[in-house]
Amino acid sequence: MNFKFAHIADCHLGSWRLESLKQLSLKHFERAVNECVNRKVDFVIIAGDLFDTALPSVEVLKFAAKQFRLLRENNIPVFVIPGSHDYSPTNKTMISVLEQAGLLTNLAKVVSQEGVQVLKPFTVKHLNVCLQGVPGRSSGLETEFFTVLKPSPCQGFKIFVFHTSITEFLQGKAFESIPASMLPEGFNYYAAGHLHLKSVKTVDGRLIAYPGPLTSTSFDEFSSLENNSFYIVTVNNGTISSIEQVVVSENPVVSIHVNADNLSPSQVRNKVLQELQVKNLENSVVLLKIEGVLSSGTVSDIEFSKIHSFVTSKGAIAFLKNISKLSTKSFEQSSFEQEFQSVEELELNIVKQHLGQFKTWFSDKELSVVKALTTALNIEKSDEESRTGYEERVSAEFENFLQKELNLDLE
Ligand SMILES: [Mn+2]
Repeated sequence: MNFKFAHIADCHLGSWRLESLKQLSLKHFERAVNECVNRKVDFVIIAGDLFDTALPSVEVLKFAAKQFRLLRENNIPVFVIPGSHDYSPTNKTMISVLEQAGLLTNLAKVVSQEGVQVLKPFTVKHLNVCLQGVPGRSSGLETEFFTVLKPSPCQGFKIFVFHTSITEFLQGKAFESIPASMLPEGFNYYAAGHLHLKSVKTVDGRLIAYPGPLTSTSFDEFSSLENNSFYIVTVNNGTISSIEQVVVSENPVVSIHVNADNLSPSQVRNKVLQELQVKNLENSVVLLKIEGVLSSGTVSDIEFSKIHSFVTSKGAIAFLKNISKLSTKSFEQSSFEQEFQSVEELELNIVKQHLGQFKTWFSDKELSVVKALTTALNIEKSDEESRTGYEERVSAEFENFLQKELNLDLE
């Protein structure tokens, strides 16, 4: 029997606060759905992180419902597992709403069989195919999860869907992961999600495929992924004949990398503008990375809003900057030879090293002020507390600090 299916992962619908990038996540999904319809795939798999949060906005949900309806009207069944982003331990996820509406099937279901928890197998009408899946977890529980859950015996072309990092794909990165050997044996295709990278390889006899995110969700992903895509897998007589990458991203990514060593903020700005001048920025996502130590002034003196206006005027849809390795002469990065017992001890040493670099009217007691301020702002929200209650508590602590430490009268 011959058939083909789409393997999509990490759509992150509604990610980014920036409207243009949020729209990009929707556009990519729309293109993927159109490809599935035009190419007449027999079914679609979404290996987790369909949405960016368990409870997406009405706008995002409406958009998704429309896309899933289009698939249903074309008789293309959709199988989804919740990922770490859209997973909710109490199943309060919009995926369950879409499932109730008959728009998709949540694959990650467990049934009790003679006292043993096993995965529920799913089939697709007229096709000799069997799907089973496990949901993604936020973190920590994965190992336990894969030890406890057992797959069900099933017939035909077998697909296992999961949303977890596999150690053999990490290339040495220190992410939480499980080795491929922990995945159940005997499936023909392991449809993976979670790792935002593209890779297909056979490890320990298992053909594991990560299609990468359908939309880039960070500066680093924009710069490291050549494009965003998903896979269309063709099966002929029970064996895979091709795994094709289908690209959904269209906006060019323009990267600028500037070294700021010994330059003033305005010199840096001019250098950036000069480099941008000669580039075609139409519909692009502009990535700006600045590293080094400024000779004078502060980082904000670069006036990024001017660069932002410039790229917008040249038609860019988004401007993202990475200045984590940029500092100034007056406030250089610290480094320590010694090791510290606690975060607090490390913080205290960093504070001590930087004392007196700014002129303040409380210079005589700078250390005690910084310590008190850190404590005042280091309040964590408790589970029972509402957001407003939490904010009120933080601002009360802060006012208390201003009054006690700086003798400020707030009335
Ligand atoms: Mn993801």
